[in-house]
Order: sequence, then structure tokens, then C-alpha cells
Amino acid sequence: MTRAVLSLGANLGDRAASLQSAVDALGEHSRILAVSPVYQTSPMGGPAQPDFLNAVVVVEADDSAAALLAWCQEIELLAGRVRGERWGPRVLDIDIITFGDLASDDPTLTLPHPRASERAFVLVPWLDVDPTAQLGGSSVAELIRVVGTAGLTRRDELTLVVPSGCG
Ligand code: A4P
Ligand code: MG
Repeated sequence: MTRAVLSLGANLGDRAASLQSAVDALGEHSRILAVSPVYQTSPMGGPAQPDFLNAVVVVEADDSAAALLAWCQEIELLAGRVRGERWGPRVLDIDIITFGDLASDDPTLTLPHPRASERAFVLVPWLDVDPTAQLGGSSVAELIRVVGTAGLTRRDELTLVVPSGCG
């Protein structure tokens, strides 16, 4: 069993429904340990595009990191994602931020996620569900102090539901 931290993002279609569908689907193949609040966030990088909804989910995976990535990509497709421009708008994106202590520079699955430490839309919801979270030798709380929280609005009315039988 490996504890994995996942970042969910959506900025096309019914964003909240896409995030919920991801939580539901993740619960089918892993035990969900925590689901963060939902944040509305300004897009970072890529073309001009709508605001995102972002959240973090912590799961206990019973398979390999590669298998989890394949499942995450399958969930993206089921949600209707069409892969287009890099960093472009998307119905659903699921990134693996950490997979236990695994470190990898394989471009197919880089761990920890190489851009997580500079992304408040990952760090802030992660800290909500794990106040002791660490990334690359720094505390997530300290990384947030460095990057700031501009462009993030917590959307408490959009609470994600953990599927029954999980958590
Ligand atoms: N890949 C490598 N490492 C990982 C990992 N740790 N987790 C590979 C997931 N995938 C990983 O991803 C491209 C390739 O990355 C995959 O084939 C996988 O093997 P993708 O999902 O097809 O394309 P992408 O998401 O456009 O690229 P990328 O590099 O994952 O983009 P990011 O870094 O996810 O950035 N702004 C806000 N506010 N909120 C967002 O959620 N997201 C992005 C996307 C940009 N700006 C954003 C947000
Ligand atoms: Mg991605």
C-alpha cells in the first residue's frame, strides 16, 4: 500500500462535476484517505483560458505508480478530456504529486511532480488535508509562504463527497 497525493484540475464544462467524477472513480481502485476543499484558481501558464477548479485527493494505492497514472489518465478520458495544447484548457487533469517516497525523472512519470512546489493551487489544498505535508525537503507550509496565495479563492459551497465505503 502506498500513500499518493493527487492534484485534480478542471476548467472546461461542469468543473465541479468533473472533479466529483474523479473522486468517485479514484475510490473504485484505491482507498481515499482525504479530499480537500475546492479552490477556484487563476490559470498558470498556457494560453488565455478560464479559471480552474482545483482540489487535492490523498489515496492509498495498492498497485504501482505506473498503474495509478494509467488509471488517472483513463478517468480523464472518461470525463471527456481531449488532449490538446500543453497547459491548455481541460475538462479534467489528474496529476500525481507524490507516490510514497518514490523519486523519478522519467518524463512519462516524474515524481515528485516537477512543478508542484511552485503551484499554490496544489500546495494550499494539500496543506488543508495534511498540515505536516513535506515536498522535496521543505514543508508545504513554507513553500506556500514563498509562492503566496494570489489567485486562489476557496469555494466551500462546492464540497466534494467521498464515495461511501471509502475513507
Ligand atoms: N507526466 C509526467 N509526470 C507526471 C505526473 N507526476 N503526474 C506525464 C501526471 N502526469 C505526469 O500530461 C502530459 C504528460 O505528463 C503525460 O503523458 C504523463 O505521462 P497531460 O495531462 O497529458 O498534459 P498536461 O496536463 O497539459 O501537461 P502537464 O505537464 O501535466 O501540465 P500540468 O503541469 O498539469 O499543468 N493553472 C491552474 N490554476 N490550475 C491547474 O490545474 N494546470 C495546468 C496544467 C496549467 N495551469 C494550471 C493548471
Ligand atoms: Mg496533467
